[in-house]
Amino acid sequence: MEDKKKIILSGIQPTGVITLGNYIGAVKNWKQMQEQFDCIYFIADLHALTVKREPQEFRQTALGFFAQYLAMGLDPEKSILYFQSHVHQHAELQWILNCNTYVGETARMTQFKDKSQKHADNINMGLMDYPVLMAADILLFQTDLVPVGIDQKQHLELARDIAIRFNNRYGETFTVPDAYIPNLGAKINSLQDPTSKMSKSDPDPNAYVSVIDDEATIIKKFKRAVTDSGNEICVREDKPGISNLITIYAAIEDKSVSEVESEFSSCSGYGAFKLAVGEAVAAKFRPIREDYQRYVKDKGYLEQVAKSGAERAAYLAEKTLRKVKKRVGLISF
Ligand code: ATP
Ligand code: LTN
Repeated sequence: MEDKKKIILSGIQPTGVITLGNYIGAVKNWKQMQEQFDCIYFIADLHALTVKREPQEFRQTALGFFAQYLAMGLDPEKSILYFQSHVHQHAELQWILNCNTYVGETARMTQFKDKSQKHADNINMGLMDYPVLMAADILLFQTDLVPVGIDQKQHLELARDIAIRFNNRYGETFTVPDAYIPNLGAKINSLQDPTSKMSKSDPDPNAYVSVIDDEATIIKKFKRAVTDSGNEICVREDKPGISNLITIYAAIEDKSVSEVESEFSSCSGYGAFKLAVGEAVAAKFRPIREDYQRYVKDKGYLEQVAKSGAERAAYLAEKTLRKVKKRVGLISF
């Protein structure tokens, strides 16, 4: 008998632009996983509302992200692609999970603490409840594996705790998910401060590269990347800048770190290495940028893919939600 395919699920908040960090840490794996598994990838637009957004701009960014999903190779023939806000079961399951999660569990999340500091004037309920919505996203589909960067590990652990607690209290209901974190590139660092994470909300655009930046911009950003003293090209603790660039090059070229170190062992200096990394990234992103420009103009197609994705997702989500409602004792006629 054939084994049931594993279920894979992940999402990105539609804010700013999809960065090289998002690509290497998450989307590159999403794309590969489509070939083997049943994959569900959504735009986490409800999560993005935890920070104040200008509605018109937010709508455009979210649609642009959907076009970028397609351009990066997420294929609606292979995977379910949709907007989180189009499948009401996410928010509905979140409520029930809220009633099975302790305030202390979400209040201690690192991301909540960081974002509370960054947005001290808007520490809203959603910000604290963010990981419970993420747990709902995951548990709704009986997900086995969640491909994310290392920064999401803590949220994944909470999703597991909630699933285990619910199963113990009400009987087997949810698959307990595992995080799928890449060995290489789980945390790509900023090009301007290589000791901190590359983030799409960084106010300095030189800190990140977007998957739709043009080639000249990508190369310029790499030329400006902050490196370290010395001239050796190797991964070492006292060389965060060069280590980050080696990781980026290795992930983009599908090579190991030691292969990259020996490839550049006789390189004449950091300038030439930075240029080589920039050129490799620009070449990788060229088809993504070109496809993006085609997709983003075709609203009719984006709408059609998103609608059919949401229908398929809602069908699967409803199966779990119905079971959950029954388990907790809500009446169904
Ligand atoms: P923001 O700056 O708005 O918080 P972000 O750049 O951290 O955003 P997210 O939407 O939080 O991006 O993350 C989307 C996915 O990309 C997640 O799986 C996350 O773990 C991964 N990711 C984000 N940044 C990086 C990074 N620098 N290196 C590796 N993976 C990353
Ligand atoms: N919190 C995630 C985005 C996200 C997500 C999910 C990732 C929302 N729901 C479910 C995996 C599974 C982030 O990357 N910031």
